[in-house]
Amino acid sequence: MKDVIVLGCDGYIGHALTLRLLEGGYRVIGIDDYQRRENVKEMDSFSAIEIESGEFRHSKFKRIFGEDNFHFLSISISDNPGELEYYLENAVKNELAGVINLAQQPSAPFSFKSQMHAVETTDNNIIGTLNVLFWMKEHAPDSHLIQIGSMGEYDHSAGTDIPEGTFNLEYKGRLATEVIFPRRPGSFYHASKVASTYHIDCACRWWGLTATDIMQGVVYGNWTPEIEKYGSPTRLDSDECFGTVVNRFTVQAVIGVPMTIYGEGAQKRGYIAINDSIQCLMLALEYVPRKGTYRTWNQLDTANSVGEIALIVSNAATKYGIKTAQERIPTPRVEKTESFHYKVYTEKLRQLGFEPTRTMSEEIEYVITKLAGPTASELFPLRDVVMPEITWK
Ligand code: USQ
Repeated sequence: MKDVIVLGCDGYIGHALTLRLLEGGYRVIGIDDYQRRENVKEMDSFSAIEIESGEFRHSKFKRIFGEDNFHFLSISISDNPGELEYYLENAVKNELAGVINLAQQPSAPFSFKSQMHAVETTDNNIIGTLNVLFWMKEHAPDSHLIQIGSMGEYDHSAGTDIPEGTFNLEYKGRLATEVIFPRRPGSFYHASKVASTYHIDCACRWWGLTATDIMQGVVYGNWTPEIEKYGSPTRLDSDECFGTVVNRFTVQAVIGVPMTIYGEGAQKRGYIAINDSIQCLMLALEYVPRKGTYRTWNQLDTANSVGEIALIVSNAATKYGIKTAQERIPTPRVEKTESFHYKVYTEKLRQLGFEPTRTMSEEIEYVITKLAGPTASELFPLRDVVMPEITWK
């Protein structure tokens, strides 16, 4: 049996990933400070799909998968490096297959809520990752860090193709290979991811650590086989900060408010269903790069404009007798919302065997079946958190 540390095991991806790991026979050491639950409350919002409490989830894991196969500590990885070190020293027992860092504040709008929110995001994401790197240097130099970075580290609308993290740079007739492709983050949140990209790359070069830093697109949906099997859904947020666009539009359709298209709605992003995001994380865990390597790839399935997403949600909703509407509002962000060139390379995952399992329509339909029906009215308070109030400027 192998151990895996999941930092942020109670979050949107973390919960679904933990279930997959336990089901796959890994012993999981989970860490989470419940920041996501608190931050969504701060938005006066709640998960549209009801989730179990942290305590309930963890005792369920122990009951199903064995008392010693799941261990949990509630701690902030940025604030308490000493406690983290002390806990992990006792918790890790077997070969450590990987350290998966999802303990991040993941919302771009949340990082613009105030100066304090920008600072907290920066502190949590950058210092948290640094603490993990230092812990690995001392205690797990031969293990593998898997970090969720973001496609938003790049300038989506710069007009060039987007390679997988690095490229060959020719300047004044000379060639430099495997150079980190220029970053131009779209928010303070995304800037924190850029900083971690460089810190992780440094830790690999200076200390010989091994890492996979994943440039992930927008994740959506709620289905995984383990969530279904164990009746333990992951969260599904729809407020302006923690609801990503596909999930927001799906909830908006179900609660009967127009879908909030920002600007012209032609802005493209990469998207991936949660089950496929987890498939990719498992591939990262299974196919470890050579020791001392900083590996990066782009993790997405499709590239869609926001307008296309509204159409896919609308078509899916129609099948369930739900009529949708759209509302165009000026984008609260600083982003290009008119059409632009968007070509992202995603060969590395395909070479490792990645095959998408869920189309966006299937996933949206699945979520609609979970939300629509007689209890949909319980979601009506979410109508109050639909409109964006936080602006970049
Ligand atoms: N958008 C709308 N209407 C809405 C919400 C969003 O038109 O009601 C638009 C945004 O303006 C943006 C696009 O949809 O152009 C995507 O926005 P999003 O909120 O779904 O995603 P984003 O802020 O980009 O961040 C999300 C995750 C983040 C991850 C990132 C990947 O929250 O953790 O890093 O997706 S990426 O977008 O590729 O940078």
